[in-house]
Amino acid sequence: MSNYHPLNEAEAIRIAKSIAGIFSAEGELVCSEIGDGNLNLVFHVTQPSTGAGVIVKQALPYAKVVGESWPLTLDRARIESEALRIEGRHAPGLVPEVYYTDHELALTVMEDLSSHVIMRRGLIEGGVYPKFADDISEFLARTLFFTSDLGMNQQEKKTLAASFSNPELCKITEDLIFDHPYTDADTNSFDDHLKEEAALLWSDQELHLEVALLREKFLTHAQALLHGDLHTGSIFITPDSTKIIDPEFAYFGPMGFDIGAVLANLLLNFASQEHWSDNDSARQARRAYLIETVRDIWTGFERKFRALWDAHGVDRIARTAGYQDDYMQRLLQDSVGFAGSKMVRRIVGLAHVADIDKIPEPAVRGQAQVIALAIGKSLIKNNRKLTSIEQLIDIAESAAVR
Ligand code: SR1
Ligand code: MG
Repeated sequence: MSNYHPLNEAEAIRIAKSIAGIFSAEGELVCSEIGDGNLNLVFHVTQPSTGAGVIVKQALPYAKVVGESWPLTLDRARIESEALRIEGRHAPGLVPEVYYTDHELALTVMEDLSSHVIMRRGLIEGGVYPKFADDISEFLARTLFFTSDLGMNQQEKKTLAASFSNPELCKITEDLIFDHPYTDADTNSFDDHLKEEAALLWSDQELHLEVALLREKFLTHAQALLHGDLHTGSIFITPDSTKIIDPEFAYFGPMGFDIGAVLANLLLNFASQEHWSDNDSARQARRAYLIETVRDIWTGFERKFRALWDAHGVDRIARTAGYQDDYMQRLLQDSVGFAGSKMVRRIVGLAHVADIDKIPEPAVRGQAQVIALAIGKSLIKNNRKLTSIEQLIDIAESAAVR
């Protein structure tokens, strides 16, 4: 019989205490449950006398954002801890250290990152992160390259992919990103003024065709081990450090899904500047910073991914002239299409983003939503035509000046 039960704070302290080398033998430990995500319990255990701490994260057998009526596999805790270990090997320093896992209790004890802030909150508060583009492009290039058929043994990759079979979490994405926003689904949620915009999403056949093609890639294209939910709420940050957390949606899928997730969340914050900037010139400067970050992420990613390929490519036929260029172009197009899909779902689907939802004045919030939807739809519709990151930037900038 399973030993699983949701932990209380005293149990989280007991588990944290058993991790060697973190806490001093003297000195009390204190704990608070700080989980504000959609799915899990997160205990922060600290020792005030030494300042030491750990995070004890436990999966619940249901989606917290909806309640017990939405059961969800506990195996996602195993997937998350194994993904963190693989990501940590390929991109050292860019994920929290895993100290201990218990698959039966669906828990992972990991490095305390409380010196960092959740990037979504940091961006809302106007934070500037000069190292971010370099760090995230490094993370993306290395984790995606070294878990793909370009960078690892192709038979071992198939075995690894089987251990990352993650059907329930993938189904959440398949429904919430690639289906429900395009029909009148019960899970959708949007402000009243968006009714007409939503109805357009439900009937736009040109859009549906692109979404169907992107959905097909998500369902079938086991290109590399993805983080699977790489939004700015899955990133802890300071001006000089980036830590990517929460890979419970990890599976072998299309690389552009991770790249697009990062770009989408920067663009959602870009749209939200209707409110968060005090005046027009502050808004322009903030948007310019976000656009620069988007550009640096793609160019950094492309440069690093190509360099890894040239230096460590395992596949002879992949060195054929022209193949790398073709591959990179398809990666850009996938990233653009997935970025658009991620933006649309955050406006009309289940689970929105604070950047936009926390805008207090309905009219300003509405304007930000309209900008985000316009960018999202245009990225989806144009994804297969784009040949440069500058075209994505043009789409975002023109939506903001309408
Ligand atoms: C039911 S889970 C809703 C969303 O939260 C996660 O962070 C994923 O983005 C998922 O789609
Ligand atoms: Mg998460």
